[in-house]
Amino acid sequence: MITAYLYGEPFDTEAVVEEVPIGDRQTRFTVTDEDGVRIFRAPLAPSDAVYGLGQTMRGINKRGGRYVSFNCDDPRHNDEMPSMYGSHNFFVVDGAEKYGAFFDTPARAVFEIGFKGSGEICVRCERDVKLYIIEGESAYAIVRRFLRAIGRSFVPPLWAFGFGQSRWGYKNEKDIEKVLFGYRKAGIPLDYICMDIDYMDRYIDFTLNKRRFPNFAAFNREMKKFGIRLVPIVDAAIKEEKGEPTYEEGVQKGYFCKNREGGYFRAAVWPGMTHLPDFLRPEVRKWFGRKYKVYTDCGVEGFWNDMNEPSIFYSEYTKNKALHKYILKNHKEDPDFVANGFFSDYASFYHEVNGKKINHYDVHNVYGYMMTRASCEGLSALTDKRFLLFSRSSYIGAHRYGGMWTGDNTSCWAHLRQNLLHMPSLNMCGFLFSGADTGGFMGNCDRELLLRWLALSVFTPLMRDHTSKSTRRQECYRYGKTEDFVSIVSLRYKLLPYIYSEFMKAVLNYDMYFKPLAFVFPEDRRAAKIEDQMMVGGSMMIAPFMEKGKSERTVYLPEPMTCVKYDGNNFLCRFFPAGEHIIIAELHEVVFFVRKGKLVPVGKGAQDTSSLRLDDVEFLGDGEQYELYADDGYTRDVSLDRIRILKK
Ligand code: MIG
Repeated sequence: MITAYLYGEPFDTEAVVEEVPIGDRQTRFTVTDEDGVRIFRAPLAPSDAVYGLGQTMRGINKRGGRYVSFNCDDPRHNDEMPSMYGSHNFFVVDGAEKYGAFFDTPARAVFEIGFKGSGEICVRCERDVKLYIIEGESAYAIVRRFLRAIGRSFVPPLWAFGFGQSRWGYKNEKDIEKVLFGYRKAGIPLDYICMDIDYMDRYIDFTLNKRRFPNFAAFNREMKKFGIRLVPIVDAAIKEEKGEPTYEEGVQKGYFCKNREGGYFRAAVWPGMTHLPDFLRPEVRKWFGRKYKVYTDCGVEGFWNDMNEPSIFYSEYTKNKALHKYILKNHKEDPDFVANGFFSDYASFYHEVNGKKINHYDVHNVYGYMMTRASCEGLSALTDKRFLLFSRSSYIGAHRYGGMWTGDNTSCWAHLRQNLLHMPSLNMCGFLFSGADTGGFMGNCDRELLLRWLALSVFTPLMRDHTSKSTRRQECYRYGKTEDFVSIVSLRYKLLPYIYSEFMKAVLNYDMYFKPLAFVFPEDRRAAKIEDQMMVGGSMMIAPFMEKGKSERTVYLPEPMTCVKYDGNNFLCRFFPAGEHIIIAELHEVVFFVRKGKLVPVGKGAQDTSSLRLDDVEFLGDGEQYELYADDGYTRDVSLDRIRILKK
């Protein structure tokens, strides 16, 4: 059961697509008002767990933390970091009392979940909010009910489930060719290469640097012959530049956000001074989305959207302050920087929704969502196949229009672990097509960390190695003894019949692809507390290696399972009874488990998905049949009808 309660007149985020009845008396939370901030409180029993909140730091059980929904571009992803790039205000309380709550507000909201040992949940909403309460018999059932209400997830093409390589710093055709040949020569599979901001002409959206890419359409065609798709980045802000069509049109049509005086708001990002498209308006979305045509005309089938929190270095109003601080201090040591919107200046510009002027601060968290929506709707009109799209900033609802990645992490073991922790929480909020920068964005990834990280990414729908400028080159073929990388990445391709099928079934059944053990074995008190193992799809459990220098770890099996070790050639299967076990995996090996009575299909693998057969499979495990999802990999019409039952 799902019921909505209105507190004031909240902005309609369109996060929920189902007609939900409005209740008149909400009983889960007590509500008070302090200076216009609504405070919702609910007691927590000592043994209650709280799951959800999407892209937030810390564990799967969110207890003990404070989380702030206010999208921000701050790479300090440590446990104390209250906000990230997306805001996902849904959680589920799992204890004697069970219920889900979604605080649907595009403005800032603070979630204290048993914070500092308090025995309560306290949610502060700075603006009007629509509160959805979801009742159900288990945490898992409640999440599934919620997933149905927010609508079906975005589905990318099959090739987007392949492996992708990216780096901030690839500049021209030659840089990209090097990556292609590096991978093909080493025999490490690869499906796409991302193009970061340097492909553009002076960071102007919807342009190409003609010197670096003299004939982009021909180059793209050539790359496709080698089984590689190019995936360009698109940033949110538009450079202020006389004569540039996007800028001129936007100005003429009045499509950019306005400042306090009624002129266009000016903000500095990579291109210098920019204007921000008012993505909250349907006509602006339509206009922006159709701009992708310059690239789709060249045969591009995938994009990533960045800087759409929106990330702002400083505004016309904060410029002096920003420059002052920038020069006098290292901004990274200044806690005010970005995190608190100090230079970002989110209260100084305005949107226009249905003729009404709305301050950006009041709707901040849906900006990236509406950009993703613009891109998705544009691409849907421009092409007739499925396309890849993933975004940095998001809000619940954005999952229907694109995938997302978790932003600027670091090459450290803690962030490998955080990658695993993020996945089920994101799934609870609708984001099925997601992943992290494999190997870490900032910092220098060493060989061991990259291999272990890849061994986790094998299971995440989005599997992309990405890193920042001036870090160690992070392409797999640069780390020596490339057969270890061949082993891990090939496993991804052998598992694609499973990964793709389980992803599609999760989408079509409004289910999760990554589940905490607590959702599958709710009666097992030990399993319910485990956060370093995860259920992947309906047949599998993983137990990644996330500690430096360790090639063994303990794993807890709530039920008997088949332990599978892939060593680069063979799948070595052993039956494990329930209970605790020690598993060993060298750097080129991956261990996973197949549930009792279930099967995992494995195919022959490929260098890229164009030559991959989804239905030519063998089975691991002791089950009898498997529901395989196989299609051409790009048709828009995804449906449960495409499932085939295969017998062992
Ligand atoms: O301010 O485009 O998260 O993936 O490589 C940095 C350059 C801008 C941030 C993205 C990152 C990307 C980088 N971008």
